[in-house]
Amino acid sequence: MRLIVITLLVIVATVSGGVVAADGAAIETSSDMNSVQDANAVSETQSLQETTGARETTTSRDLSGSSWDLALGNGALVADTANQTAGNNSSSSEPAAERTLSSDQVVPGGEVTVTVEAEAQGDTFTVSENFNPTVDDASIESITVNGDPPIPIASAADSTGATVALDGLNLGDNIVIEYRIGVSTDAEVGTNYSITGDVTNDGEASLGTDKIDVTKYAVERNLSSNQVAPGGELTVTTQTEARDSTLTISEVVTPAVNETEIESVTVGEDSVTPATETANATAVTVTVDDLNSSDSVRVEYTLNISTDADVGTNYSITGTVADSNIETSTKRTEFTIKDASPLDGAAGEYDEDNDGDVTASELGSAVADFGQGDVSASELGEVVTAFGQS
Ligand SMILES: [Ca+2]
Repeated sequence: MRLIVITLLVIVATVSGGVVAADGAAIETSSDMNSVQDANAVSETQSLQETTGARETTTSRDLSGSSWDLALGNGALVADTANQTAGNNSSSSEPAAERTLSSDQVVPGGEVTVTVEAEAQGDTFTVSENFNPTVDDASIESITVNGDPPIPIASAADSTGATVALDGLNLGDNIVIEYRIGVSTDAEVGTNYSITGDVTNDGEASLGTDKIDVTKYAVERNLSSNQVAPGGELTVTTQTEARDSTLTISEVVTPAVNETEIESVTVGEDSVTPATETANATAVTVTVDDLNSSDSVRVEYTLNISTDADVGTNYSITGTVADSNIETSTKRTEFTIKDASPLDGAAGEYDEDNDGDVTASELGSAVADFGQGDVSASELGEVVTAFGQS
């Protein structure tokens, strides 16, 4: 079993095809090492991120506590099995690599985390990304192969781009590279940054282009779950920072739900009475006045799903944030109607995809909520028992 405990940040190391371990070695701290995710955990986090939109990549690091040791164990087994079954058959229609962004919007002075994930198709993998126009700064945040940090041949990022080269890979290895882009506080609202990249992964391929818009408002929307049973309820939290004395947060849900209800409107830590508010089956709109710039404004509302909702239906939430001068569109967030979990009690509650099994990541949510005091030890026990039986 390969267990690499030291990551070397290798600055140029290719000499006539060979690999030279360069100097400039840096030993990462143990907390950095804990942030390593297994293949399953990363892809689960990412698919969640794709569907819930506002959830940022950094969430995956917050989940690296004790509960994720379980996931790491499972991941190692899965990865080993994949390697064994992959054999020597190199024919594959797998995409060369996939790039995902924590957000396609950024405020001046903000940052975006970019994740490139691939299955190794040969013994080397390279990715080369270019930023246009140049960004303020960029840095490689993490590189993992099957959840372990490899010793890269090259790993570099600056205002112009990011490059990583790996070798010694086995067919099917799960490669995850995460880098951060920082945008200048002087960046003008309306500027578009584009990221264009190429990968070599047993052949060259384009990673395509992704665009990041500089917007006045960065809006974060979180759903209590991205799946809900007919007759169930979802809680949505949408928040941003004020840039003006007034702010209107408008949310639109499609198709219509049974009803929406505004649970709370807060500015900083304080609950406030909005200047205006409406909530109906398709929309929630809240206007707050008397704001100071950078006040954090947060609206929490529930969506009550009809008992007649069809299983499989996809819902989306879009919206805008506006002041007296400018309106920023918010990212689309989706959720799906699923059959209720066959599990009872707390286990059913944490069986997010209602498939009757509690996965390590679903157990991780329960452990996190226990840490927050939202779940009792006996409820956590029910979830652990269901995890053991899954
Ligand atoms: Ca489940």
